[in-house]
This record gives sequence, structure tokens and C-alpha cells, in this order.
Amino acid sequence: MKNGQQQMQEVLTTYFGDGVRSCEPYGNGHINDTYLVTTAEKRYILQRMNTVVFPKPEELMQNILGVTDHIRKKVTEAGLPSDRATLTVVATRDGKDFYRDSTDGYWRVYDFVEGTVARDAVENAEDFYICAKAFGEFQQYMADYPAEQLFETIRDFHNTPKRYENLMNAVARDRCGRVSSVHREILFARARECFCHTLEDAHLCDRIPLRVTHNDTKLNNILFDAQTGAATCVIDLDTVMPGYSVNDFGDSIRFGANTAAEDETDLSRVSLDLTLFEAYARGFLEGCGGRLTETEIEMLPVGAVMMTLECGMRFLTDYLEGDVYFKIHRPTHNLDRARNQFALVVDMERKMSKMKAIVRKLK
Ligand code: ADP
Ligand code: GN1
Ligand code: MG
Repeated sequence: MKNGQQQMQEVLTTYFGDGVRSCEPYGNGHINDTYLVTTAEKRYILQRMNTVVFPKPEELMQNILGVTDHIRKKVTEAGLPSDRATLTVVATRDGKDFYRDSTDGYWRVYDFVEGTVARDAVENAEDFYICAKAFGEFQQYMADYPAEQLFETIRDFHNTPKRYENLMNAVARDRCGRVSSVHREILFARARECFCHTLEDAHLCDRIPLRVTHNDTKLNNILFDAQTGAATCVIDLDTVMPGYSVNDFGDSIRFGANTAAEDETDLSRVSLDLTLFEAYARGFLEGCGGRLTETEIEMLPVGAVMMTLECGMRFLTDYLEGDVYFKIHRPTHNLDRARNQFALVVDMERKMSKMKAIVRKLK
């Protein structure tokens, strides 16, 4: 049986022979194990794909190759430089797009997108506007992508009623004996059960369409040019699937327009920054280039509350299930995150009419 270090050596040799100078953990993602690999010539991102989260890594990689090819083509057609505009998958030395190691671990390598930075917090409204425009443009690029070619990498990923159901199932199981300590949080979710259906119902009544969306529009899933601050590359393409545009909007607001970090435990610091909300709404609408329908635009604030509530329920579910999904760095990390997201939901509900007024003004 190989230990972790031997396993890593096997992977590095498969990709780089004996050319590796260093290999260090990298970034702040919650899902994959990410490493920065340096060779004499170049830098790379090596990721061990999370097969608990993504049970079919072959399909996942097929999606990524399709999506990155498509974006590269679109950018080239628009006469823009394409070298850093999307992720580039690097093949193993024997030409495979990913590597399955001898213990069934799945690995992939991307070119490191040089001269860029990922940010974990919004520094100013202008940066957030730039991020919004990039995620909006991403939807434009993907508008003519054949959705039937995309595998559903995580079933019911943003199906909020299903997320609610998962939470209630976790409560019933109480696998780790934690339910007694989170009654308030469970009641909080229960009180919003009806709201969870808003977008699914709107879709069923043909009020909002399914589009090819990113589905994980966190600020740190965009790389900014370190010199100019321009958005260079949308990354973390694991969840590109059919979804609702308002959820792509909402997930960015959830993360970036929170006045506190996602895991801040001092809940008095958690609130929705309406200036950032407005900057993002402006950028997103511009980026989408007039493609969103009137109803989608009207429902953008609903997307913000939906993604925040859903994410809070997902963190709470994971806490009850024993922290098996999201990476944690302290024992109550998922609970802290859930409480934080629920506090943000409360502030968003309070500010709903203001969010609506902003969106109406920008329309
Ligand atoms: P996760 O799914 O765990 O969030 P990501 O694919 O988002 O994993 O990668 C985690 C972090 O690694 C990103 O937030 C970013 O900082 C960095 N990163 C990922 N891919 C690249 C790349 N090709 N070039 C530079 N940085 C990258
Ligand atoms: C995860 O992979 P990352 O860290 O960009 C998660 C998102 C959550 C987010 C919460 C595939 O995003 O859905 O909103 O954590 N990604 C997946 O921070 O579940
Ligand atoms: Mg990420």
C-alpha cells in the first residue's frame, strides 16, 4: 500500500517525469485538493478531483474539455487573445487528459494562468463589477453550447427544494448526534420551505428558462490580471451545467456582497452591501448582453436570497452528516458557515425592496 507521498510521486512522474522542482498546496477552494507545481520551464495547477463530490470524473473531464474548447473558439472569433481566456488541460506524458492512480485517485493538470491573482474578498465595487461582467459574458459565450452534450456532474446541484429535503433527511438521521445543538437553524430553514420552491416553480410555469450556467460563481473562481485588474479567466468549471441565470447572479452576491467572510463567526458583521449589490447587478446585466428576460432580471434579488439560503442549508446538512463534503479547518466550521449564511439571508430579506429598486433602475 502506497502512502500519500508515494502516491503524489507516482502522479508527478506520470505528468512531469523527474522535472518537478516543487509541489505545494495552493488556493482556498472547498472541494478539490489543489497544488502548484513548478518545473524548470513552467508552472502548473495539479488537482486531485474530489470523487465524493464528483462521482464520475471521466464525464467531468469531458465537460471541461468541451467547455474550454468552446470558450477558446468564441474568444478567438471575437478577435481577443485566447491564451489566458480559459483553462488549458495538460495531458499526461502518454497523452491522457487525466490520470487515475493506483489507488483510484483521479488527477488533472492545468497550465497555471500566469500573471493573475484570485481574490477571496471584494476590495472595491469596481473589482466586483469586473467580476460580474466576466460571469455575465461567460453565460453569453455558453449561450449556443449544446446543453445535451453536458453531463450533470452533480445531480440536482441547485435544486433548492431537494437541498431542503436533504437537510430534513439529515435531521431525521442525526448521524453525529448534533441535531440537539442546531434547533434554531433547523427552524430557520423550515420557515422558508415554501420560498425554496420559487425558482423551480417559475421554471415549471415557463417564467424562467434553463441556460448553460457556471453554477459556482464565487469571487475566487475568477482570475484577475495582476497588473491591470481585468478579469482574465473564469475557472472552476466543474459545475458548468444547465441552470438558472439568477442563481449564477445570486451565488456571487452571496459570497462577494457579504460585508463579512463566509465563515465569520461575529454575526453582527454579516450584512448585504447594497453598493456592491448594485455594482454586481450592473456588471452582470452588461456581461449578459441583453439576453436576460424581463422576468429573469426581476428575479435577480430572489436568486441572491435563494443561493444564500441554499448554501446555508448545504453547510448545515454537512455539519449534521459529519463534514463529509466541504473542506473544514475547525470542528464547527460548517456550522459557523451555516449561521453566517442564515444571518445574511435575514439581512437580504430586510433589504429585498431596495434590491428590487436597484435592479429596476438598471433594467
Ligand atoms: P475548488 O473546486 O476546490 O474550489 P478550484 O478549481 O476553484 O478548486 O481551484 C482552487 C484555487 O486554485 C482557485 O481559487 C485559484 O486560486 C487556484 N487556481 C485554480 N486553477 C488555476 C489556474 N489554472 N491558474 C491559476 N490559479 C488557479
Ligand atoms: C464550493 O469549489 P468552491 O470552493 O469554489 C461549492 C459551492 C459552494 C461554495 C461555498 C462543487 O465552491 O457550491 O457555494 O463551496 N462547490 C461545489 O463556499 O459544491
Ligand atoms: Mg473554486
